[in-house]
Parts: sequence; C-alpha cells; structure tokens
Amino acid sequence: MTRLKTSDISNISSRLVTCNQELLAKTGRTFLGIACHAYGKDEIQIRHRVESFCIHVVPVTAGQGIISDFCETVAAILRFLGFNALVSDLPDTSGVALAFENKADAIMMADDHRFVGLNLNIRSVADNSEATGRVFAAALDLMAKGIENCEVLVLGCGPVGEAAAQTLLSSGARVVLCDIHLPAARLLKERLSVYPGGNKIVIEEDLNMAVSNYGYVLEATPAANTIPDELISDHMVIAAPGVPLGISKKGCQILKDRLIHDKLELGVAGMAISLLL
Ligand code: 2YH
Repeated sequence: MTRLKTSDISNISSRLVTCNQELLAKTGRTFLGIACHAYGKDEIQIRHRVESFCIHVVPVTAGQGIISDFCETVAAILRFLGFNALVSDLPDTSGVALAFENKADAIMMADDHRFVGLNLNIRSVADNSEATGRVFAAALDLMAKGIENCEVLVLGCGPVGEAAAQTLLSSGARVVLCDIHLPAARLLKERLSVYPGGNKIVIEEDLNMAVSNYGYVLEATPAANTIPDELISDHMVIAAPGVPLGISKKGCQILKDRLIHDKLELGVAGMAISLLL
C-alpha cells in the first residue's frame, strides 16, 4: 500500500480549479459529477445537500504519524466540492470525540492501513480504496462514452483494482485482469465470478502482451512504468488511480486527454458522496 508523501499532495489544493476544468474537458463531468456518476446520484440533488453536511477531518498520529498537508488537502477537496469541512483542532481519540460533541455529520481519518469516512448519523463507512476504484471506473465509463460491452484491462488486483473491476462489470464491461502476482488475479476472478458478467473474466499473464492488446485500461498498481511509452497506442484510454503513476512523463504527453490520474481528489470525492447516501 502506498503511503502518500507531502510532495505528492502539496500542490493539490491550489490546482483544484484547473484540474476540475481538465476533468470536465476529458469526461464531460467535474469531480463532483464523476463521483455522482459512480454512485448513481443526481448531481443537482447532491449539490443541495453538501453545504449543510459537516465533515471533520481528524489527524491521526498512530504508526508513521502525520503527513504534513494531508488533512488540510482532504478538507480543501471537500470544501471545493461544496461540503462544510474542517480539519479538527485535535488529533486521534480527542478529535473523534470533538466531532461527536460538535455534532459533525461525518469524520474522515487515515492511519497507515486505511483511509475511511465515517457517517456519524447512519453509521456507514466509506473506504478510500473502494471509492477510488469505483470513481476511476466511472471516469473511464464517461471517457468511453459508455463502457458497456468494451474490453477493459484492469492492471493490479488489490483493493482499488477490485472495486474498479466490480464497477466495470456492473457497467456491462468485459473485464480482463492482470497482476504480477498471478494468484492475486486468480483469487479476484473467483471473487468476481458471482457478479453478472463475472464468469467471462479473462486473466492475462504477461503484462506487456496485456497492455498491447486492450484499448481501455484501468491502471491500479502501486508501481511505476507498467505501461511503457512504446505500447501506448493512438486509441488507448486510461484511468489511473495507481500511485506512483505507471506511465512516464512522455507517455502522459502522448495520451493527453486520454488519461485521467490523480493521487487523492477523485477518491475523496467518491468517499464523500458515498457518505451522503
Ligand atoms: O496514506 C495513507 C495510507 N497508505 C492509507 C491509504 C489508503 N488507501 N494514510 C495516510 C496517513 C495520514 C496521517 N495519519 C495523517 O496525516 O493523519
């Protein structure tokens, strides 16, 4: 699991407006719109609810401790989406207690293992990996103008890849799995076999062969250079929640508007929308 570094996130807050416009150009929807699409929600109705929904982002000192700018960036993303969000003045247990005492609707907090949102009214949990996979799959669906019946290569069979694959199946895509650990791909195929279309899942064992064979790619690995420049075709469309990004700078220039990648924003948007359900 990738632990974000301050250098990964320090410029997110100042780039939200630009990134939102870029997303709009690439998908036809904004951060909020893509997250609403992922959760089947009407964006106009959601817009009316966000500003009265109060989220405390609670710093967590456990394990490797605080990442400078992490909580501030999460809160900035939430405020950009229209939520009433703040970084708690207190960390850990005290921060959780303060959120309850101040009647917050939700908490967001992360340790070294999980980044979660907790709805304090209805006791629901939003998991960052699950939300990230789901929202990037929804972004790919938008970029494809409908992913139904399209073959999609899911690179990386961890929690993000799993949520993405599940979402893609529910959108009617034909899912192809690839992971450098073959047993991980086999186990995921087995878990997904219960979903409609899950019995048709294909496993690709060779990464380069896989990347050469498919036009739609969901890149959910924690590795760099999974998609070499020379294998990027003219029609390839990629949604890449993986950190670090598996594509070089040159590869990003080749792909231009056919690539969506971020380190935190879309996942946080998905978590927040799922907390509203
Ligand atoms: O980055 C992480 C973990 N790798 C979980 C990621 C889940 N997809 N955690 C962030 C830790 C934040 C820190 N405890 C803080 O500043 O509060």
